Amino acid sequence: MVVKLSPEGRLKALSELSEWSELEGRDAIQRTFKFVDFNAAFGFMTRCALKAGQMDHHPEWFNVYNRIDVTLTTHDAGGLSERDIVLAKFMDAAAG
Ligand code: H2B
Repeated sequence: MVVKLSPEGRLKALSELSEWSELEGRDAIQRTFKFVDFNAAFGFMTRCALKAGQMDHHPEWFNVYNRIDVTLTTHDAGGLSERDIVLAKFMDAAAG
């Protein structure tokens, strides 16, 4: 079972994710990624999709051309869990 982050764990995790913001009205985090073009954006999405598949943990995302709006939350836990933090850090690294 996946559990929500504790208040302390959540604070620490968010302090390490400076590009991400908390979503209003939901226990979730959000970041917008921008790339030079659609190819670069889709390459990023492909790498993240492979990671998401391995983790069995999937982002909510929306893509238009070179922009990707990502929301991370853990549906099974009803809020942010360690899995979201791992995926957010992977995405940050994959974006370069
Ligand atoms: N992704 C996210 N973001 N949250 C979940 O709770 C979740 C998931 N649960 N991917 C997984 C799939 C679950 O539905 C399957 C059955 O393992």
